Amino acid sequence: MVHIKVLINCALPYANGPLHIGHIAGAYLGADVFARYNRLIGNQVLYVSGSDEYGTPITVRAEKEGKTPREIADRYYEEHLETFRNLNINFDIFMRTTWPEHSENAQDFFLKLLDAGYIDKGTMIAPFCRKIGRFMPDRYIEGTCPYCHYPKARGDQCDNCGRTLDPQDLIDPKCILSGETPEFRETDHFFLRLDLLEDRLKEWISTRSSWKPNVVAYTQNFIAGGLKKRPITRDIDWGVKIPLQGYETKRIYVWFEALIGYITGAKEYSKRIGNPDLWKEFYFDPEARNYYFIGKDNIPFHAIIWPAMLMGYGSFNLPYDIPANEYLTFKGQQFSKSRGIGYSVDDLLKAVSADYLRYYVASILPETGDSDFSIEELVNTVNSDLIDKYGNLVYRVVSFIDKYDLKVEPVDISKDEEFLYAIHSFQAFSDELSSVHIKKGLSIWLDLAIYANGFFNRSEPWKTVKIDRNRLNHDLYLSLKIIEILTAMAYPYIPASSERMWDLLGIPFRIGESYNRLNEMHTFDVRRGSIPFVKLDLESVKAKLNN
Ligand code: B3M
Ligand code: ZN
Repeated sequence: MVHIKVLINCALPYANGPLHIGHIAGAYLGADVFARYNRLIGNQVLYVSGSDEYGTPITVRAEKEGKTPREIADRYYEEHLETFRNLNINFDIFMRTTWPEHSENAQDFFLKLLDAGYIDKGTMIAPFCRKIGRFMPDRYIEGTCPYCHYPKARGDQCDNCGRTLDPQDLIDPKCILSGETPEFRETDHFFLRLDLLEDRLKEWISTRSSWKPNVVAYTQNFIAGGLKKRPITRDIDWGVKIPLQGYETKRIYVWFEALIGYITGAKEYSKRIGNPDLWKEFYFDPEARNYYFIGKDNIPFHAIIWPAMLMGYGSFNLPYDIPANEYLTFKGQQFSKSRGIGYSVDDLLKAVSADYLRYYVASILPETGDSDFSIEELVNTVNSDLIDKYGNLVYRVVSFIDKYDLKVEPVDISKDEEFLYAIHSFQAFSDELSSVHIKKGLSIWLDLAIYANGFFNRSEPWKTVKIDRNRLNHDLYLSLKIIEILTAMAYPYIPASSERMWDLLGIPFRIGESYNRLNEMHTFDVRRGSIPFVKLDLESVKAKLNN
């Protein structure tokens, strides 16, 4: 197998509130499964995310809480780190856009694009609140969406239909701080000349045939309307400074600089591990694949604006894939902490383990359409799929071996139909995961677990133990090999449990090697020990959630 370089970037969450399971389903879990899978098969992975800490998403929150933007950013940066750690989502680096190194990178991008003519100066009309006496950022203006008529659309984007907006587009705009109708006045800003890159973008998008249809359709739709130049600076003081004189009261727009955060993260990681040029292998080697895991509301920024910035700068790899997910809903509505819909990750982790949560969410990942989260279904899926099909199989095999105090000797099962079936399943699984079909990969795994139970039953070890020890040894070895394959396939989804399973089988997990061993007829040193699963009880899960 040829090994490739895989850069996995994950949307930088705004450091302005707790992460809910909708965020996890939208971007982070799929990315983590994908990263672990790639590492398992020996690909070189760089896995980056970070904390998006500038701009109005943070200042709005700070004003609500009577804190400084920095206090808000510090608090949620720490909280997000902790949440990811608890969920076993292990980025190589989780950068912060408030790092000075990030400002340098963003300013470098800004100047380079300015130099190349892809950024130019101009004026724009912006909302000015007379009561407050200053220009108001887009997010501080709310009104009715001109497209879908959602009454609480923000000046930058409508949360209901996902369209990016200008505050001037809003019907009946109001300043959220003063409640006044803003006045639209002229102000000087810098603009990204998307119009100059329109043809190249169109051509490039037309080559992205392997992307998900929803992402391609969304992007083509966006471009079809014609690309206009977009302002990339704002009248605000919480952001990356504009590296030119005369713009001291303005800052670079948060979206423009946050995208560059992916590069900052990769660079800083490379420095930390003492290989400062490593990031270049991922951004400049044309064979390296760059993935961006995001929720669907971030598609235009990643499929149009970011590629445009990279094209304008020159020589960077463009996104290889942007496997944007749809929404995970709760009783049909979008998760929202502020509106009290659904659960935060931290709430859920008080009631179920990280692996259980990962397993269930992966099984309903909104890859091709929205899907609905429910506690009843979580309990059911974990109990009847993960535990009954896989956990129970391991339990039966291991406890049988233990009961008769057997030592299962390696035998050549490489031509056995059941082994070939399992290897074939692994192949199919790999094909799906390589195409970022996370949910499909899990269902292939579950099918193999069901098949393996069938084989164990058919092999009737409780009979052969009395009459045919050779047959018994052969069948148990075959079951162990299939369990080993199942455990490797499960690893990206439920890493902690898989590692314990490997221990139980007496073949401790090692990245890369565990995968290489699948075809080898090696010894198992099955341990006495309990399998790492305990069934969930709906009532007690609910009780813990409500605590
Ligand atoms: N912070 C939006 C979000 O969290 C934004 C993503 C930035 S990715 C560069 O949905
Ligand atoms: Zn709308």
